[in-house]
Amino acid sequence: MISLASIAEKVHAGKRITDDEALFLFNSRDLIAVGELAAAVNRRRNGDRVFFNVNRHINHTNICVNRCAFCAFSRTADESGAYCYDLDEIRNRATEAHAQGATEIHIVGGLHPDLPFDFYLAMLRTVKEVSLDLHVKAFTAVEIDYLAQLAGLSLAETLQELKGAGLGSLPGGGAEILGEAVRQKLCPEKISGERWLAIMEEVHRAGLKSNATMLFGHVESFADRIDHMRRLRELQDRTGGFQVFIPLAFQRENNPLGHLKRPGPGGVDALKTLAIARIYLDNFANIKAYWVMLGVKTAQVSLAFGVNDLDGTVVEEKIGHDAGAASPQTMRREEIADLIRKAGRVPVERDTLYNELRVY
Ligand code: V47
Ligand code: SF4
Repeated sequence: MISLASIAEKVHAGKRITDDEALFLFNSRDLIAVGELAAAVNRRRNGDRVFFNVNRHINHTNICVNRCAFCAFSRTADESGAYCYDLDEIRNRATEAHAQGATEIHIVGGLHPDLPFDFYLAMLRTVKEVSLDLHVKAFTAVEIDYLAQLAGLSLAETLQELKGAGLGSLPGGGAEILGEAVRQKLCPEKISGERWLAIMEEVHRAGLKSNATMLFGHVESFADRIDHMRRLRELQDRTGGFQVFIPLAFQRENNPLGHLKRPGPGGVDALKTLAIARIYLDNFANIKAYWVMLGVKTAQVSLAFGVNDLDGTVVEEKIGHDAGAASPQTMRREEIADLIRKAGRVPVERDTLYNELRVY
């Protein structure tokens, strides 16, 4: 018989929990017990230290050939609000970020119908010309699949080209919910969950690290979340290439999926999901609370629920804010460090690859 005590015993012994045990935790009403268990796992791994980084997001275009049901960001080329930055606009943002002490530029955007593959290479080179010290974390697995088609190259060749132009690692977007039934409801035009995983495997084989996300709090069940995490855990067993797991709380405004019956996950569900991720994903070093989607206060509280990473300064965020995120556009590094300190923990600035840069 599964119980909280039997799961806790296993977890304290350093053993992996099963899908049924994860489901038991999702169904538990004892949020604090689940959180304490996750916090114990995190303490064993990371002590009191909580990571954040100084970064800047650049969403180079919102023009996209897909129409994901949860997305408030994408536009067709002739729709009002559609935009596409040129290389000067990319350079200006990277220059400003570098001057403000950023170590990472995070670039993702829509699947633009007309931009050539060379534009993406030029975008990477443009950031590296600003400073070789800027790590470029760019392009979801969905974009990589699209770029390979544009380039007419294999995945391995595409990744080599991008690496040569300055790509440092990949963000974790586009994973949504990997299971096919839910994925069909969310984003039927997007690559399948199988393909997302296959691309990440190729990315890791190419010597690049990546992140992994999960969009939660919409039409999916707890079983779908567990299935998603199981697929990630299995791939991580094979490659070890994922750096961090990032559950993204669904924002409901300005997109077809969001309406009053689908209000997003709420605080209890968000905290529980982060905690269960920490317990279940025993081969992931880090669990990130992306404050943009969670809200700053929930992200801070999640530090008592197994989370050890608060993402970064972000600066200019469109995907969550177009969908109604109530969080600020940016947080200064001192603000993030202060949030961490007030949670009784030690703020550590990291680089994109989780090397420690400075203890605050
Ligand atoms: O894949 C889109 C999500 C993702 C909504 O790797 C939405 O460090 C909530 O992946 N409500 C892109 N989420 C962002 C992303 C990310 C963000 C921060 C850090 C990292 C990292 C990755 O945003 C998409 C999708 O899952 N998204 N619309 C929405 N309405
Ligand atoms: Fe396009 Fe990405 Fe939005 Fe889907 S989530 S519509 S692929 S920008």
